[in-house]
Amino acid sequence: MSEKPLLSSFDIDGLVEYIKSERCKKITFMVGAGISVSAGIPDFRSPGTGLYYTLQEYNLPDPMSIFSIDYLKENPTPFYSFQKNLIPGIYKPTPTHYFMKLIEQKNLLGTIWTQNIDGLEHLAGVPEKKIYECHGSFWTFHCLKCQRKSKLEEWRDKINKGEVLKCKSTQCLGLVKPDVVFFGENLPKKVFEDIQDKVFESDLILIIGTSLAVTPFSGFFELAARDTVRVLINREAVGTCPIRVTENGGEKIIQVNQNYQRRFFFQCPEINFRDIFLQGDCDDVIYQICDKLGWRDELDQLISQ
Ligand code: CNA
Repeated sequence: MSEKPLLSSFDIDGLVEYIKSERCKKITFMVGAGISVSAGIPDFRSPGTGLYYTLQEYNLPDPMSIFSIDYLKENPTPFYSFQKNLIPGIYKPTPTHYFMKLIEQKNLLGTIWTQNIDGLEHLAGVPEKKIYECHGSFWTFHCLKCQRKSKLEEWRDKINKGEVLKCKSTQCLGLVKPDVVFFGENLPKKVFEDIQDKVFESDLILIIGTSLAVTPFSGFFELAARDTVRVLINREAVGTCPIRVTENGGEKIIQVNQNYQRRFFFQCPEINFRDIFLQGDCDDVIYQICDKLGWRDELDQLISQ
């Protein structure tokens, strides 16, 4: 299954050359909690610092319960005292968020699929129509009983005090929940609107700061067309294709697990034709990319605004 390489090299220089070329007209982002870590918001799964390791004070049956709809109904206090740590307005976007804005200014932005619920893409100035918040957000709320919709500002004071939010209609008094997607809830319909076409028509997909552990998001990059370059910028390698290498009379035989054919191949140079892994903190990698593209001043300008 060896295919013609889409890049002159599978590293930062190959990426920069590709971005500068005529072939790269639409850049799509698929991002996760790692891009907001430098803003001061811990991710979920990083050992020691991730939210899952720091929720002891809430005595949860397991850390994932904080985002479980069943657990919320049974014991709402932990989530409502915790949510003040995540609502938009506390944290500032990071250089990686401003890089997405820069790409939009360059007329190169396709879609941003974000798993984050911190709203930092909006605060960096990316137009709303370009942002698909796969796990919802704190911008809007609704009552679990009467479904009345409301906005963050209506609740901000109570959230900051850690209060359990109750519907303002005295006949209802149902729990009011942010439109963040909990385990056991469906993703917003918008996420899937033309997703196949939008991913397919991307020339470059940048997957940044995610463990690719949550479905269905973890499979979105696999929808890419064969002539789409895919770049993972992360502290660790994720989403890779398991392969088996055997020797046959001195010849190396690589067998790709058929169930994982569309995953990243950057760990397998013999068959990789379009995947790059840039390991490290995403802001550092983004600065390096911008330096090489000659875009550093523009990025710094956006950050300092
Ligand atoms: P995750 O499972 O915690 O994975 C984060 C990934 O990012 C890991 O692979 C880390 O190695 C990597 N990482 C951490 N810091 C950096 C950095 N500075 N540079 C590069 N890579 C880094 O988080 P996912 O987003 O993959 O998991 C999906 C969950 C996390 C979604 O449901 C989110 O709603 C949820 N979440 C969101 C936020 C937020 O909105 N900021 C915070 C915490 C969790």
